[in-house]
Amino acid sequence: MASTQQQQQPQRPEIVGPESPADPFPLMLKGDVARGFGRGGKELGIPTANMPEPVAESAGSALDSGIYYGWSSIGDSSAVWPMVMSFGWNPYYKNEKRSMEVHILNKFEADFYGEELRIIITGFIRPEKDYSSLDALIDDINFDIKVARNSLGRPAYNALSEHSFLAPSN
Ligand code: ADP
Ligand code: RBF
Ligand code: MG
Repeated sequence: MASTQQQQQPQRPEIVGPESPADPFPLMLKGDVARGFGRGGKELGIPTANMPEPVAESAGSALDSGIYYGWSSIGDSSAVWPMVMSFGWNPYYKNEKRSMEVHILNKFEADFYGEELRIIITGFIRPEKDYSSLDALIDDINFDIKVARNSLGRPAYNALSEHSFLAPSN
């Protein structure tokens, strides 16, 4: 590919936050997976499970808009996965309501709309941005995923993957 067409690597750290989660983290939330705008996150390889609106609204007092990382689990399963989360108005799409969308770092065989989504938010990655192209947004999300994996690998973060909040309720 011609060098003029290559994407610029985002110049930002590959690991973020202090050695242990600091206020307001860890922040624990749960809700039944809601339908989003169906904008093809799935087709882009980045499906996002949307938290119900009231849960997103209630988080607004504790969290600024932006991109976060943490742990997640779904429904009756006790499996725990890393996640990246977008909380905000999605400037690229100019939404009118603040949404909370969780991309779980695992490949699932089927959708899980309506199932309970449990998350532990452990840290902040970056503010939301507007983009000149969808490709630029996807590049940044892929970099967020790398940051999340690195950041969760530290002992104090890794320990939270075993927190009882992530276990199925009954
Ligand atoms: P919507 O606009 O309805 O949120 P998406 O294209 O974002 O549509 O797809 C989200 C749905 O995809 C989730 O609600 C969930 O059922 C399913 N899904 C499958 N794999 C994942 C994953 N790894 N992370 C999040 N959601 C996933
Ligand atoms: N949308 C934006 O408009 N700006 C962003 O900076 C942004 N960052 C995101 C980061 C992550 C990790 C995820 C999962 C989503 C992000 N989104 C962002 C939301 C994205 O626009 C939304 O998931 C789309 O619906 C994907 O098609
Ligand atoms: Mg979604």
